[in-house]
Amino acid sequence: MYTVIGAAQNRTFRVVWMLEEIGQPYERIKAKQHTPEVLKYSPLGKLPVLVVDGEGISDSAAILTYLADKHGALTAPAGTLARAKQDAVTFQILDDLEAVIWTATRHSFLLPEDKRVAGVKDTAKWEWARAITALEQRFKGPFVMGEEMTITDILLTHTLNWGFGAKFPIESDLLLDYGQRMRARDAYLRTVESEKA
Ligand SMILES: N[C@@H](CCC(=O)N[C@@H](CS)C(=O)NCC(=O)O)C(=O)O
Repeated sequence: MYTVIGAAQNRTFRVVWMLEEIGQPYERIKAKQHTPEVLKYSPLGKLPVLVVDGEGISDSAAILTYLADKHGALTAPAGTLARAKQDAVTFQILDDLEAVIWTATRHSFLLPEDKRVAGVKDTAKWEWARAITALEQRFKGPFVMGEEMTITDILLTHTLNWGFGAKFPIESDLLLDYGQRMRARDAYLRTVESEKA
């Protein structure tokens, strides 16, 4: 039984979706960032955290990679060329989409007001749009890496959802259609229910 420490409406969704996809049992502990429950397992205090045998693993991409490798699911095997290509797309999503929207989010309402820089959001939207085009060119279909779903799809779908919610441009019928298909998956829908609970 895994323990997921996190909260609704953030990157915890990725971990719960992964566990639902691979059919592993888990319990959820709802906690806010930087509270003692989180700091006990991760000195960063950020969410999500996965607790395994009393040890905390932080960072959603690291957690997904751990679960995928451990259960031999939703990933090309470690040490293969296919895995290197999968990881490359994962890092592109993290660098060029997630980091950009995360910066814009922080400058919109998370940073102290005197640290926010007006105009960051516009630049971020421009960078995001370029990254969407680059990613579309790499997209193989029906999943991002081809015939098989991988953890890269969980990261991409969640990041596209984030972009959609923040009104970042997704001018790609291919990616919009893909997002719809991913959100119709049973495991995704179970995750949405888990968030509501
Ligand atoms: N790269 C990390 C980012 C974790 C992160 O920043 N999580 C947010 C919630 S989604 C958080 O805890 N923010 C509080 C903070 O940055 O101190 C991951 O993917 O898990």
